[in-house]
Amino acid sequence: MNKPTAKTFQLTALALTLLFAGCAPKSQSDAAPAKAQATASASSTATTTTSSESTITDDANLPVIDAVITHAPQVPPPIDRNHPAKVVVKMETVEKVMRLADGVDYQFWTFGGQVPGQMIRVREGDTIEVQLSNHPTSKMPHNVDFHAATGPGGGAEASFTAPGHTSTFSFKALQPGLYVYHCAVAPVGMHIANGMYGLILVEPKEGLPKVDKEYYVMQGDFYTKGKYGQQGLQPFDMDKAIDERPDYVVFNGSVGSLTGENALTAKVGENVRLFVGNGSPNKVSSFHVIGEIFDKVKFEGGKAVNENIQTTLIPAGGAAITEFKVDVPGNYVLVDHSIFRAFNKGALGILKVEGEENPSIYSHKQKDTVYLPEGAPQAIDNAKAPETKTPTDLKEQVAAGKATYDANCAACHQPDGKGVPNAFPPLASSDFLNANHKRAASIVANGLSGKITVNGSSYDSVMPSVSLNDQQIANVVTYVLNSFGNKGGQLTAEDVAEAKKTKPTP
Ligand code: HEC
Ligand SMILES: [Cu+2]
Repeated sequence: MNKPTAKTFQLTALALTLLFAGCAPKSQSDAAPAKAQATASASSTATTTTSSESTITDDANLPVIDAVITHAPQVPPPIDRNHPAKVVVKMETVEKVMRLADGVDYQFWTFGGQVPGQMIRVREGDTIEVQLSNHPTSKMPHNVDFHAATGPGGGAEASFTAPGHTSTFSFKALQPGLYVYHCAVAPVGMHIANGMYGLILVEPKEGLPKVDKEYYVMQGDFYTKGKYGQQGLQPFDMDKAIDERPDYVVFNGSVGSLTGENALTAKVGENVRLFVGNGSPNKVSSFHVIGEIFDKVKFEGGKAVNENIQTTLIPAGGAAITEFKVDVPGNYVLVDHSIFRAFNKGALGILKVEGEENPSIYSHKQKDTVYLPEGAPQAIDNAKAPETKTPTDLKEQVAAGKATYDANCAACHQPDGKGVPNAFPPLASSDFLNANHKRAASIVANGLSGKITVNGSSYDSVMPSVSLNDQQIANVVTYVLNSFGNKGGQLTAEDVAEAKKTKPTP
């Protein structure tokens, strides 16, 4: 559908050129390929055209520009031209050993010395001159197939380059979109599996809407003789590749390329655009950002925009542009939602968002309450509590109480007695506890519910009764009173027997 449209445009453009050829100043035809010249010629023709689109359509007269290309996750700057140009893209293929995961090295074949290859950004209608150099240390010939090119092999044949050579060819970016490029030298699968892919963005003439952050992420799968994580230099495994059983599925060429210090970043309120490619020789990607919804997805890198997308499918050899506004701070996890790949094979990255919380959009945990449905046991079984005999002194009693505490109380009040905010009140330095030791014994024996205030914070929850005998309760309360910064104290079994007759009241 698009092709005739592009052709029609070309014809129209050609007709325009012919139409205006007579009016064009002579000096323009011998224009040197320089930016300044381009600006001059663009303004000199401005009077003869009614559209903002310049009439520079004659390829020989196109201004020549060196492409700004970037390593992932960086993205080249947006195009600010309103006319086509001849964009020179210098690419180099390099074979080199690099880190695939911690302690795992791999002999990568690359564009530009990294995986993925550098991102290229051009404008619809530009002529791309590709100068592909194959480093003299390479053992293999390489080439490049641009999915953005129209012509046999996407340039593969034209760019076939032996080690120590440079090939030049050009193509016209007829149709806007986000496209994959990759090496296509036989065995093609092996060149791709070794990391030979990248993205080229062909911006539509009108450009892309401005956003605050743009990033370049490309998924790939890798096949190694050793299993995931097996240390050392891992050779490529052709059998696994043919069986489509990758050991690694990663973003940007290695496990951890987008985590920790390498995490992507944004601030609350910013619009983020991800240019996501899938260079994998085999696996399609179910690309998802945990905790976000894509406001817009140009699925498959094309023109159509879908909105409100949770997960977008990116075919092998395909791409997608996703956009979303980040509303609340936190770590958002980029994954292939074929989820074992994320947590067991490396397809995991982080977008770290900083800024103000917004509880109306996301509250974080507000409450943790005890769930005691009808018929559930209302008391905690003390099966795990150690046998008790009457302790002879305070030290022995505290030791016995500690064992009871660890087995019966620590799960909620925590081993250090500090509790859990909004859920379990602290026993450490608890004003509520220290105010009334016998009430504490009664709480353990009878349970407690209703609103209480401990050290200035209120709790409105349920503590089930803990079925301990009087001596055990005396021990555990004595332990607590003599630990965690509390003020000391001691209870006997007789004290507990007396205390538990009174239900505790806040
Ligand atoms: C299932 C969780 C749970 C367990 C187990 C538990 N408690 Fe509690 N405890 C609570 C909750 C919840 C409250 C507050 C109840 C409320 O809001 O009315 C509480 C309140 C208390 C209080 C009064 C408030 C304070 O911080 O001083 C004491 C004393 C206490 N527990 C001691 C114990 C002891 C001793 C044990 C072990 C024998 C124990 N609890 C086991 C959940 C638990
Ligand atoms: Cu290659």
